[in-house]
Amino acid sequence: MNSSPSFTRREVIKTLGAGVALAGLGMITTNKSVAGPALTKKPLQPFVLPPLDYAFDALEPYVDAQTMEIHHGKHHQGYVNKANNALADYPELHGLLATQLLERLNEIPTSIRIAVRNNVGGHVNHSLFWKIIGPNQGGAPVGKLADAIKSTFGSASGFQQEFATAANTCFGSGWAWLSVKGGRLLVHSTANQDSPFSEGATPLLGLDVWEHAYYLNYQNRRADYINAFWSIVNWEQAEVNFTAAS
Ligand code: MN3
Repeated sequence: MNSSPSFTRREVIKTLGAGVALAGLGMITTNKSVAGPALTKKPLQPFVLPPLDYAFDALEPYVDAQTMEIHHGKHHQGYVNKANNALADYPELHGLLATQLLERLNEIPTSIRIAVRNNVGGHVNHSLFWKIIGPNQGGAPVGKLADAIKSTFGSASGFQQEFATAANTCFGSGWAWLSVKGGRLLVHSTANQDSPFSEGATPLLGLDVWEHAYYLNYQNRRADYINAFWSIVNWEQAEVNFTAAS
């Protein structure tokens, strides 16, 4: 649309139709005024649960259907809902991408910073996770990422060992990551729903090691779940993420 940045909220609503404007701008719960330019951008919030590209049972026997259904429909939806609730009264933040909120965590008002860290973090982490796993995947890294993994970790199996150690030794709930930071590949872990974006890193692939991700099928056997990850990891998507991050 070509609305001038100087349009008031009322004018934008009149132009778009109130329903579209209110839903699109995520302003249903607030009456605060908003700086002009944010109104004319493609609406970035409220956040929505991204659909899975595959059926809940598509990852069996590696991840069971019930785990997928609860993990996506309850856990991830819960992060989305809580993120939107936290941000509802802060329309000045509605023009930012979820990843930008995490990159600029220190600038988030203290009253909602922890909620943003946990719930926008949870939303971003899981959105990446559903893409980086899939049916009929696994195998070896591809493309330029394969070259970078070899030069950084010696071999694909060297990388897998380092990643599995990060996932296994992540105490409590958290994530293991392969990220790019400062132009270099990095294996690391984060606690809770903390995001690599908040540490100046761009995640390429990640593994959720919260118990909710594996407990129904694997109980306490986290190592077996980590091993199963190599049968569902989508290396094509990891390569796409690497290209985008480079
Ligand atoms: Mn999870």
